[in-house]
Amino acid sequence: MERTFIMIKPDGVQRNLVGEIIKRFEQKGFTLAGLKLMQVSRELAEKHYDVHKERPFFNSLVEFIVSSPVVAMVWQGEGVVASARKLIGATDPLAAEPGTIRGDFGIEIGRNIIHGSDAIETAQREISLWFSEEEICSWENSMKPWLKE
Ligand code: DAT
Ligand code: MG
Repeated sequence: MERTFIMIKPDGVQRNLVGEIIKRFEQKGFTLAGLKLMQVSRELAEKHYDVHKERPFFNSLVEFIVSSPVVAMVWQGEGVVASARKLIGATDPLAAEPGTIRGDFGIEIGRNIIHGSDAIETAQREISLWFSEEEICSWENSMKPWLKE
């Protein structure tokens, strides 16, 4: 089953958007497979954003992620990686379409509320970076027959 890694960033938690964001993934029809509130270490934040380590915004990005708790999640379902990116919207919240999470709740790229894996391989890497095997539940939602033929 396809899975993706979603993180509600410190601004999303501080702005009390956790319930609203989880609601959107639930209502779309995806299944929650892992969930934890955590204070992120610098080491984890740096590993997570390793691909951006040469970018000018890397340090402020890491500072931001470790500044206050985040909600780390694993969501599963067919096509969840690409669909989650659509639910999240463009990286710059001012460019993100209304109806997306960033489009509805954000105004600045450095405070864009949420992270979602950008590809299936990235999702696998990020899930294993953030979650242990035991922290992920494999289960089937009883609504499945009402969501899929
Ligand atoms: P995304 O989070 O949409 O996958 P990304 O991987 O390009 O975007 O960048 C990771 C995060 O880094 C992004 O959510 C916010 C921050 N970021 C990206 N580009 C930035 C920029 N030009 N200035 C400041 N922060 C930026
Ligand atoms: Mg990215």
